[in-house]
Parts: sequence; C-alpha cells; structure tokens
Amino acid sequence: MNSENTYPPGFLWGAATAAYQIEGAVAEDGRGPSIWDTFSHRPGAVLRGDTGDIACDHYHRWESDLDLLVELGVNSYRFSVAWSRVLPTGAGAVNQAGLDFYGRLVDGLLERDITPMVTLYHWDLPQALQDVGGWANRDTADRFADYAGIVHRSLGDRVPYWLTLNEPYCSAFVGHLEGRHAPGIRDEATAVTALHHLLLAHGKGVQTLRADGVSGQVGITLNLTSVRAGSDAQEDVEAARRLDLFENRMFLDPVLRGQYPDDARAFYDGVTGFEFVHDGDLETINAPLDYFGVNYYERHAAVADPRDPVRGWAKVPPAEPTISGISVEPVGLKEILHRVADEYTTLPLIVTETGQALFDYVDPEREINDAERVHFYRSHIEAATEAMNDGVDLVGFFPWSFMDNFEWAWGYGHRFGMYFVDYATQERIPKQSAHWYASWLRQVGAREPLSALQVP
Ligand code: IFM
Repeated sequence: MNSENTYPPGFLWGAATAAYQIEGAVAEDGRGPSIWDTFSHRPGAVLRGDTGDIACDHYHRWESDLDLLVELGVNSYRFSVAWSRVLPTGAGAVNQAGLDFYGRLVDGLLERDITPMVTLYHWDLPQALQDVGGWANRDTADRFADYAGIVHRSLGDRVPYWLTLNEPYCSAFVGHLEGRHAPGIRDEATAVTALHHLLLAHGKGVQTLRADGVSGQVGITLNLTSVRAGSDAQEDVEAARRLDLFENRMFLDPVLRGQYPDDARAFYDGVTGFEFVHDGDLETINAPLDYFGVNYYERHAAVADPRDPVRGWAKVPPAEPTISGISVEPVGLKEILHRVADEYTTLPLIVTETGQALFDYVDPEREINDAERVHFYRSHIEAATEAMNDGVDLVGFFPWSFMDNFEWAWGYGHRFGMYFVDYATQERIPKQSAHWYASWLRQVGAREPLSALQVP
C-alpha cells in the first residue's frame, strides 16, 4: 500500500479505548457504580463471569500506557470518561478525584504530543440513574447535559475533540432489546424510547458545550453497517431497507437531518407511537456538529424472511465468519464513508473504530502472531483511503483497540488489542499488529510536527 502524499496534514492517526473496558479500580477514589458493574456481576450475563473490576488496571498504569502510545507512534488517543467517576450518582455532587484522574490523563497525553479525543458516554450509565429509569427516563438526557458541562469545564481548555455518545445503537438495542448488554432489558418499546433519549442527550450535550464556549470540535460516533439486498427480488430489497432503517437510518436521520425516517412509524407500528418525541426534540438532536465519527464492523446482505413476521429480514450468513460471527469486508467501510458523505453531511469524517477480535495467545517465542489483524488494518486503511481519494473528507482513523480489554458480554475471551494484555500480571506485549501499525505510522509521518509535514 502506498502511503505517500495521501493524507492531509493533521490527519489523526490514533488508537481507541473506553473507560469500563480498561480502567478497573471500580471502587476507588469515590467512583460510583455504573450499569456495567451491576450487569457484569449478574450470573450468566458475561462469558465466564468476567467483570471490569480490574480490567487492564489502566487507572493505576495510565502513565506507562501512555508511553506505549508513544512507542506505537499515534498522534491521537480516543478514550472515554466514566460518568460515575465524575458524578458517583450521576447527578449532584462532583467527585473531584475522578475529574482529576482525567485531568492527569489529558495532561499526560499533551506532554507526549498526543491529541486527546474524549468520548463522554461509552455505555457506563451511573447505576443511580438506572434506578430511576435510565435511558427510558427523559430526565437522563438532562443529567447527561449537566455531566457534559462539568467535564467540559474541567478539561475543555485542553481537549480538541469531543464525542458525546459512542454507538447509541448498542446502548439502545443491545442493552434494551436484545438484553445482551447492560442494563439487560428485553423490551422493544423501551429500546426505542431509550434510543430517543440517548439522541436527545447527545443534542443537549452539544448545546451545553456550545453554551460553555467549547473551543474543541464536537461530534458523535455511530456504529454503521453497510446493508445491501441479497438479490434483486423486491422482497429482498424491502428486507434490506428495513434492516437499514433499524441499524442505520434510525440514528443517521435524526442526528444529521433532524427527523426520524419516513418508514420508522410504520416499522414500529404496534410497538410505539413515538409519544416520547416532544416539540423541539428533533431540532435539539440535529444540533450542528464539527465532525462525525464512524465505527465500522459489519456488512450485511439481507433477504426476506417470512418466518420473522415482525422484522421480516434475515442476514445471509458470512462464508468465513470471524470469532464474532461476522465477516471481514473492508469494502463496507468505503461504502459507509461514501454513504455518509454523499447522502448525509459535508462534515469531516473520522473512523473512530474498526478492528477484529481474535483468540490471540503468546507463542513459545513470546510473540503474538495476529496476522489476520494486520490484514484487517491494512485492508481497512486502504478502503478508507480509497474513499478519501474519491473526495470523502476523511480526517482520522482509530483502530479498535489500543490494548486487549473487557469486551462486554464476551468478557476477556475476545481480544481486540494491538497490545496483548496478560491479565494475571498486567504485562502489555506488542502484537504483530502493533509492530505493523507502528511502521505504517512512521511511513505516513504521523508524529512529525505539522510544520515539517507542510514543507514541500
Ligand atoms: O469493544 C467494542 C467497543 O466498546 C465499541 N465498539 C465495538 C467494540 C468491539 O466490539
């Protein structure tokens, strides 16, 4: 792959993580419990009963972890703030020790010339807010806006990139419809209500940051899938359209167009009448952004499935499924970037996540030979670059993930990292993918000062 001259100066080459997946220290320095603390301790909820209690112990090891980011050669790092570290009960009294942790982290990044990108909500709702209804309760959107303001007032002078939410699809549907994620609810009306309140929280959070004079760029990250019909048959085309509504348009349309899709009410007929949408909500959700984050993992071919009277679609099973049961299809990333740019927005786009889970292990030579992940990164960078060369305004790329971590319902069983984490000793060992990415980052000059990059 040719790296020459392709990327604009200031292109963000990063790595991504999230608080509950790496921090551990769940009861330290005043942190309150989140829905993931509760859920992961529920018998049967997570593979082998794993929890994030210790995770990668990043709360104590953050300095050496930041040194690894320098070794890797990224110029940016995406992490999330744990709401319940800052506000142990989700609202009310601020826990200064929690804010201070993120202050040290941000300062540590800046000292290392790494640009911080902060996700405000990566699924870890304070349990106290769940106890009064969680995302099914409209007030949670206001609590999020208050929390966003508190974090911004503490870190805003040093954080150039903000993301309100990570993957509201997962919070709403995996958490409230499938029940595989916290809070473990299985109720479709609740899931759609939660979806709306999550998006409302996003809009209100953006408004709060703007009112507070945010100097950084503000965005949101959606996980989008590339959906196509399994054949030209009318029923398959319609099935693909419904799947696309469910996975993509229910999120893209309100955030970037200020409306739910035309077919949403018919799709949810008998489930909800959208009574939760109040006057002005969609304008709030459609608050102007500075950039837009895309997480890409899945490409689907949909066919009609008459056995499912509600959704009426089936996904064609992948020929070569990964351990996550999905296929590796880099072209889907290109398709999604094009779609967002062609159909929805002229905002700069950032790939805020993409990656592959493997059953990595340390071999007798103390190496971790994750050749599939190297192929994954190479091909997805290539696909994103093709979209960029076609004219899509792509300004950053963040592999998921910096290091192995707590992979939600899969616990520690699925590894996504470029650094292997030996959970018993907390040793971090670079995998082959870390070596590959480091050499790629050197080729593209990711850590060269901008002035040097601009010299012809
Ligand atoms: O680990 C998750 C992350 O928290 C959100 N996006 C998908 C990743 C891999 O499943």
